[in-house]
Amino acid sequence: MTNVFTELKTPTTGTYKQPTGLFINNEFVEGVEKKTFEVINPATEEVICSVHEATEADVDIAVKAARDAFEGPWRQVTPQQRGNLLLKLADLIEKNLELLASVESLDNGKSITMARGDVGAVVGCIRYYGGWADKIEGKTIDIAPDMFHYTRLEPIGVCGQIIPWNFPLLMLGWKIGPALATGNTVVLKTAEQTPLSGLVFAQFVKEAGFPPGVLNIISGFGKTAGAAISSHMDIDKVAFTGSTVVGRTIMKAAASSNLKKVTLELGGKSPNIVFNDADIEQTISWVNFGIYFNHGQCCCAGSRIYVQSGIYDKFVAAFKKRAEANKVGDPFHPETFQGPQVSQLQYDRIMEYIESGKSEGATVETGGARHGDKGYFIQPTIFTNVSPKMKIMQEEIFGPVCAIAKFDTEEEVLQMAHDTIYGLASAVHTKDLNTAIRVANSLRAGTVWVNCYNLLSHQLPFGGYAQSGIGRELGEEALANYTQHKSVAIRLGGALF
Ligand code: TXE
Repeated sequence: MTNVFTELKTPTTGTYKQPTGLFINNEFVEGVEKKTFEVINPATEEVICSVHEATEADVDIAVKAARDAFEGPWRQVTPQQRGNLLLKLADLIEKNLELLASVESLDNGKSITMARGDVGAVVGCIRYYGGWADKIEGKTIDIAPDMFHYTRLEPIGVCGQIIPWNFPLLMLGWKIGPALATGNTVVLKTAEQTPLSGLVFAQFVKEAGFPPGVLNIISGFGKTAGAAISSHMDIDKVAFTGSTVVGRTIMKAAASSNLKKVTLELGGKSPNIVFNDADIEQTISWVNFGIYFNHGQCCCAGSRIYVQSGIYDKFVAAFKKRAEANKVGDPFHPETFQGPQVSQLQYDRIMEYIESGKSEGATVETGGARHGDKGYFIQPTIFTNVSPKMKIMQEEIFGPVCAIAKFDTEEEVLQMAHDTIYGLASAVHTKDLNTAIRVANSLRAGTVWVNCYNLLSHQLPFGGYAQSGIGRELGEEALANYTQHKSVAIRLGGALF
């Protein structure tokens, strides 16, 4: 068992024991094929360590563990006990916040300040769903005097969950919270770029007292382990966060295997609308946060910025100054706002988008190049003089790159905002309450922020219109992703007809 742990070091916590095995049945194990893969520090481009890689055979083993737990011990746990286990897990995560945040920074490259915020949000999310566990209620329905009808909300069964690398722990929390609160068991695959924090988290699952097999966390690649999950005949539901293209593949695999239920949280190209009367200073800060938070690696990033003509020039000048002041660099420096992109591949994809913006004739107001000479750092970038059909206006860049366009009327900007295949998020900045509410009601997106951006709460549903996804995460709504209704009809004696 010794080679399923390794000793690592972070700048804020010193040395710690990093699990590297697959977490199945509450134990860390090697993969069946004994394969491993390297984990890269995106700030230095150096190898941090290697972790064990799950292949199809490991997915089978993890699914069997989850099925046995679902049919066995997990069924005997009362809803309140389930809630207590989640609360205990949240306490352990909170107690180990600094370690988890440091591992997250090391592996993902996000600034330590933001990583602490992520782990805090995980704690809140798991507590929130811990509170829901004993409030999953059916109905009695009065239909006829000689009958008794009621509904039960039952778990779906074994759930496969596939998460991305932009918020490794937060996505894990959003996924497992509602799934476990409602009595399901889980096989979760982390993203191949960022497996470390999920494995540290897994230790606390065991420590909290969850029965073996209830939550299994495996590291592996999309085309192998991810595909094995989405096409597995004994997984009842798959939940995915990632690219729209892979979302489609997962839905097809679900359809052509066992018609497992599917929820998807996919990409976006969210509009951020600024009216002439907006509080300019506040708006600049929120627009900056809207695009550059998490290095632009947010599905809801406000990447298309529409500014009304009366303040356009003033806005562009002030926003440029603000973007240039963002501190880019070492994720462990307390003042860093923007760290490196997660991988060489993501860095290359973003640089290609920057080049396409340039070659299609947009103006680079600031940025547009690499930052430094080591690590996957990109300068905060602003394009102006853009036209609606440019790639940088249509496709999700997923980096610190935005485009600003000018508009005159409300009607015009709504049309511009809706020129997209996506519908995840949006925002409007104005002091006029009527404009704010009218525009918020008109925008076709799962979230609208007014005079702010990127403020997510675990109590509020989050998800996409159009090609941004299917289903909602967070809030009471997420419980629906993990429950199914059973109707019970009881005849209270009497003749047959
Ligand atoms: O995503 P993938 P990538 C978007 C963003 C980004 C682009 C590509 O635009 O630039 O996607 O990123 C697993 N079957 N988002 O390539 O491939 C994979 O192992 C099953 C938006 O990293 O979608 C990982 O765990 N699973 C997004 C997860 O899917 C598969 C967050 C995400 O990887 C699979 C991330 C397959 N065939 C990227 N192929 C958001 N909505 O927040 C891959 N995976």
